[in-house]
Amino acid sequence: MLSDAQIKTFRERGFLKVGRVLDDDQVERLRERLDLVIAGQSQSNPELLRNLKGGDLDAEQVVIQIVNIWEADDLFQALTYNPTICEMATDLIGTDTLRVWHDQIQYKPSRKGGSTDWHQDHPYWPIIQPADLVSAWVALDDATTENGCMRMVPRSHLWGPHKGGTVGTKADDFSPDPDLSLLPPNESVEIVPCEVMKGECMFHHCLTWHGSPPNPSDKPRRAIAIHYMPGYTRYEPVGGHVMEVRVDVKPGEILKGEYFPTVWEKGPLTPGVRE
Ligand SMILES: O=C(O)CCC(=O)C(=O)O
Repeated sequence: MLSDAQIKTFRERGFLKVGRVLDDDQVERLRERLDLVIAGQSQSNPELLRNLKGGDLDAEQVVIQIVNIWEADDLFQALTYNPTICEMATDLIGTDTLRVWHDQIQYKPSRKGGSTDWHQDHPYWPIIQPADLVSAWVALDDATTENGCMRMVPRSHLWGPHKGGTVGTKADDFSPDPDLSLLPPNESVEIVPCEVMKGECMFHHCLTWHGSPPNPSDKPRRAIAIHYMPGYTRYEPVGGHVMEVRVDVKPGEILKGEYFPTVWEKGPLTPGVRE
């Protein structure tokens, strides 16, 4: 459970580091399962496995993106139900019902790990409303300024959708390149590097500006983000999304079902038969 001060900080700044949620053994087991999923040897398949930078997984610049690894592996499925993480997410949103919108591995391999350009999440999710989601980002390696930890812009979640979610990225120093005329008066863009050690978790709001630079170091940077939606989130299609093939409710209805599991309802739930 989070303190009132932590919740206040999150609501003011749009992100919050909360410390350790997994021990070393749990991290190690998840890393082994991640390797199996990438090798195509998991129990079943994720929704998507690709190089976010384009090309195959042997390309010069690689960010291995896996969407819904929970569908492929039971340990990752259990992680989405982790009661510590889920309770904190409900505290931050202010809801008693939590569902998984989807999860997402971003793995930046050593030396050739590419950047994740500055963006906001919710504009890239044009089939769900309202923009009240939070993401739990759990490090599977120490994520530092050397190997491509995330950068956040405080208060940016309060500035509304920015140009379709693409904030712009300056190539020379990996800083955001927004249209400053769209910012509220007296606001400024401050960049906060967020180092998160393995097994630790950081939350961010779905409108917070964030990005992560390349990984030129000799250490990998593996992490998973679980994108949690409050129980009142509706399916409102005004664009496309990779998860849309899994939606079986009508426009305007609450988004739930087999592929959008309820992981918390006034208390912890456990993985079971899909809804
Ligand atoms: O893992 C990263 O560096 C980026 C993750 C991200 O964009 C997200 O969790 O929304």
